[in-house]
Amino acid sequence: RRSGFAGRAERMFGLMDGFLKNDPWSLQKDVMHHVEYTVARSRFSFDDFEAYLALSHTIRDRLIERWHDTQVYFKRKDPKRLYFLSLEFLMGRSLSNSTVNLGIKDQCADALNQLGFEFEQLVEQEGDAALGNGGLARLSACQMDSLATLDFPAWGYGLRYQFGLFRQVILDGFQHEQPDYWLNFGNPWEIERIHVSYAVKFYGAVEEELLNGVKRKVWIPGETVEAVAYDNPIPGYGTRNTINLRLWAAKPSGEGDMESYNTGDYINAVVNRQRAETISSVLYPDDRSYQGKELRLKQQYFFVTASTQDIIRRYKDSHSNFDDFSNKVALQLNDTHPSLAIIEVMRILIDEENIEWNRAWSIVCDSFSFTTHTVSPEGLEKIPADLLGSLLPRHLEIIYEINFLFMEELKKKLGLNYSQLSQMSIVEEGAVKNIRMANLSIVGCHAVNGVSRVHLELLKKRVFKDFCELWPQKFQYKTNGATQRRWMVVSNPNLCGLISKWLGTEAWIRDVDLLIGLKEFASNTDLQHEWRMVKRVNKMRLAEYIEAISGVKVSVDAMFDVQIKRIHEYKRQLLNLFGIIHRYDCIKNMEKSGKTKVVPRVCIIGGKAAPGYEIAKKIIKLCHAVAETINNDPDVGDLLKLVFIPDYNVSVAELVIPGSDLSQHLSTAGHEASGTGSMKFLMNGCLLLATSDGSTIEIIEEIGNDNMFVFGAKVDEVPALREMKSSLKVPLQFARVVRMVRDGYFGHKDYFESLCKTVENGGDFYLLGNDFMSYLEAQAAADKTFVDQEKWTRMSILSSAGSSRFSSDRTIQEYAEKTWNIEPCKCPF
Ligand code: GP0
Repeated sequence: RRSGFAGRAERMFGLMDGFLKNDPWSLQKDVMHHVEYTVARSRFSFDDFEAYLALSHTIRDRLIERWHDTQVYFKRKDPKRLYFLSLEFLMGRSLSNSTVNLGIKDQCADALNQLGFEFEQLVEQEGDAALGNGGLARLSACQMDSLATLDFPAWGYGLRYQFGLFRQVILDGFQHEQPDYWLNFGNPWEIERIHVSYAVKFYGAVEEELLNGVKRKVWIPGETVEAVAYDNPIPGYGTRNTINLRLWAAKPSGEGDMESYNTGDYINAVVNRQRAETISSVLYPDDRSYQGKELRLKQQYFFVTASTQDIIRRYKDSHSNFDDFSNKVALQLNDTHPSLAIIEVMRILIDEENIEWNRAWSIVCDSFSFTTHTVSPEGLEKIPADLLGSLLPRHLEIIYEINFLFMEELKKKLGLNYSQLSQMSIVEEGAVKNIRMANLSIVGCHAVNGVSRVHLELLKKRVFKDFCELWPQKFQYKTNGATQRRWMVVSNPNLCGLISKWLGTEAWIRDVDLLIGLKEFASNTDLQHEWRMVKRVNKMRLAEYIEAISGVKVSVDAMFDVQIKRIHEYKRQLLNLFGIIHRYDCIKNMEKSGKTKVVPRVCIIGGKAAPGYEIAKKIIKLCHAVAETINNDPDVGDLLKLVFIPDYNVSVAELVIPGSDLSQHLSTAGHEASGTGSMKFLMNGCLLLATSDGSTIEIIEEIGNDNMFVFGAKVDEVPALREMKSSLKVPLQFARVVRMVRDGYFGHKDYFESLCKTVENGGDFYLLGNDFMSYLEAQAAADKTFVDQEKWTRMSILSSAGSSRFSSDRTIQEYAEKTWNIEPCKCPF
């Protein structure tokens, strides 16, 4: 066993000797070794999938080596660590990303080539790790990449769902959900830690016990299961640091075996115990809606207690008391989903570590910070008190106690303003008593972050107004970001090669601010030419994919216009569809001569609807119905095509984003907390057509209004518009397209009726009618610009050049300095 590397040269040298080598020959030998001994195939006959597995194990070995060195180093240095708790991580594929971050992609490609395999093809063998729903979950994944790359001593914690986000299958234009069997073919990227496991208790009752003359609360649980750790190494780019994403899986507990087996019904006893595994079996597919389901609460607590037990165990390994806890441990809550951790740490400190309440509470508050991702009060998680009390009786007691003390404090500060007190209370009184997880998180954390500047403003003005007035310093924002490693280097290598060539360095991959250097070449005709060639190649790749999945042939000369994200009314995919119908209607009613002036478009829409979200599912069906009509209309031909990309996920995004010219971000102003898709398009030189909402507002400031197509009502205008809605006149063009749908132009008249209703008769909550003309103008401006290829390309280059602020590296740096108070800890090899 290695122990300490006091930095002595000879010792390091000895260690270096032991490192796995990364030249193509050594990689090849390792791949063949894994073909034969891990995959157990003959080296004379193995297919792409088996080659993918063998290569993955080859990479995995290198990850483990770095992981190990990093963890040993962290342990020795004992820096303050960040623990990032999130119920969702949308990691996507790992192979390509790992080889890029390890800096061995070219060597791997060479090695495989000589064995008769194509690296790019092996990459396609891997399925996505889709342990999350959308923006929030992908943000966690991007932030893990930045934490590793910036050498922060951080760990992620999450749940190892056996079934990730459902697979979307489209039958006759309707969405159907199928289970995501992502683990069925094995997962080379995880390390099972059968010895790292913790007991997780549920139900039962709380009793009082007298211990050495002191009264103590003891929780006698009714059910116990086991949480087992699976570690997923996260390599940084350009550093040896490799951090950990530890995911928990539920297993039956070994405790109390005798009891349950003694009943004599052995078979049933085994089968019943096996049900423990259901806790971590499936990801809830509803983006931002909470139903107070017991299984969901079980998942949350299961994940929270395993993680906090692990964190406290690690802390106690090198500290004899809790004096230093908040100087050594930062706990970050990704939304309210893991907020029971506040209560769990409190419980451990007072019930198990015998720490006095006030001291425990200040340790908790100093350690925890919280990020909220929503703007709508309805999006805030609430848990019925009855449910919480039956599953976690001791935790409910602690919540009541925290709330009691908080209310007392408030009364002192604010007097007896009952309406305000009841607004701020952690406990919502009413027919059903609820626990407000956001209020709990605000009270129990030292920092609350929004995800864009305007998001913080909305928190202050609306969502958490009272809390912001009470604790103004607590409320901050860190504008989201995306990692340029995955969203540029992995997914758009041609563009990256070009950028590095013109910048004369690859350093921007770590130091993203260097991208601004492209600005001075934005009008350079050589760069412009090469830039367009790269785009064209990416569009060809996308066109092939589109043909393969939909049979629709599209021309790469057309503008590729893309909207990919979860389907939500507020994201207004319906506005996009209405715009497409309008465009179609115009083409249909045109003279032959007019048609020559139309800028050909390929409209691409992709995204999943939550399984129970009827309106979102109707939007998907409408997209298919409209596509059916347009794509088969000989009057239209190549002037307009509409394609729905099924089963949108991270790897589909990696293909689509580099191949798009224009991307749409249409949320009604004031509804998108941040938005992160836009950032990925921006980096890749796709122009944005967007409302002034969330982080887009900051993108506009960064690259300028004239480098994108902005439209629609502004955040401040929306409330007043809503008030006047019923008296506003709907534009004729809007009424006409809605009528086409309503009258059955695209079939399914009855089915679409309720969809039409959402925008008719003053019901138009998301203001599609109000923004429609402005939207069409922005679209017309995009058409006009597209014809001017020089101008378009310059805007495209300026988009990439101006994207550095939207790197998750910047976000993480800000969190590290202002919220977590952590410093880099770089493994010295
Ligand atoms: C927000 F509340 N987001 C939620 C949620 O439950 N799920 C989710 O994905 C998103 C926001 O809508 C966002 O504006 C934001 O950028 C992202 O979280 C990360 O902060 C767009 O996806």
